[in-house]
Amino acid sequence: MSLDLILPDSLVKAFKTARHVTVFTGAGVSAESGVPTFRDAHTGLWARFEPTALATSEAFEADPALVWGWYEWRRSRVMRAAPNPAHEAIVRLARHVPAISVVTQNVDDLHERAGSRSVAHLHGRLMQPRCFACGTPWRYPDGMPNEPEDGRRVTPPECPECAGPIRPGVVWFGEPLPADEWQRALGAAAGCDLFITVGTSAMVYPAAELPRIAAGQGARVLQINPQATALDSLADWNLVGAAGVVLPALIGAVFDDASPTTG
Ligand code: BV8
Ligand code: ZN
Repeated sequence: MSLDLILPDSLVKAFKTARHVTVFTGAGVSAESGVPTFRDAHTGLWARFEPTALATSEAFEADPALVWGWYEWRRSRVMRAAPNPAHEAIVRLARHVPAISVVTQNVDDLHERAGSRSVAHLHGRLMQPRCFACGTPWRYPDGMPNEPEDGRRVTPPECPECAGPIRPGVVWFGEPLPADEWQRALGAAAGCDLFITVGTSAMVYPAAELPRIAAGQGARVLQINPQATALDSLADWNLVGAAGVVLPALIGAVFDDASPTTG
């Protein structure tokens, strides 16, 4: 579905004069790949759980099979998904600006599979599990996981080093963000002149500080989201719509870049 965007001259100018663009993404950028957003991740049998309660080390300690089962369900959704035009438009944008930083809250690898490089993952990576007890990295067996039915508990594998339970490689609520990724994200917010926030409800901290840090140092802020968020008043421009429709139309309109998606 294409879109004829009427863009404010100020936004076109901001793109064309930007020295450093930072793109900050949330679960909404993967929605059109069929990966449920974080707060929608509870469809079906998961609907009876509150994501913020399940995405904690306490929940994992209380019931490792329930939490591991939820992440296996999400991993199977991610592995069956493909990057969508939003991910691909961000890759195209990188070709038109002097410097770009991609900072994501998502734990999927769709930005990388679309071709984005050195993505900062603030909340970890689903595909990099490790031992809950000793931290030893663990590798999923090759091949597609069987799609655990919605809500099925799956006993986590045992660590080959200490027999502890393997946990998802994500940052749970109450856990600190990876220091190196957070430092990179802070630099990207502090050093950019155009900050684009796409597909995030901006409710999770400290990640949600980033748009405010960018605006605070004088960057212009563009938000792309079909819904209202806490950033509506902070943004200089709010493009209301789906990332997979708005982003390709925007990059095409600003840079006359009608090039097809990467591939
Ligand atoms: C920490 C990994 C300290 C797991 C995630 C009060 C104030 C400040 C902070 C806190 C507070 N109370 C508690 C805290 C701390 C807490 C927090 O922020 N809680 C929230 C609930 C208030 N934060 C933490 O615990 C963080 N750690 O603070 O540590 C510390 C320091 C030192 C030592 C010890 C501790 C850790 C936070 C990380 C949690 N992990 N994910 C997993 O994924 O399972 S966060 C989780 O939420 C996901 O990563 C997700 O990315 C993130 C944010 O959600 P969104 O991406 O925005 O997704 P959401 O579903 O909410 O929204 C989707 C959006 O997309 C919507 O706006 C929708 O309209 C839009 N959309 C839909 N379709 C589309 C679309 N947009 C565009 N196109 C579409 N097609
Ligand atoms: Zn171990």
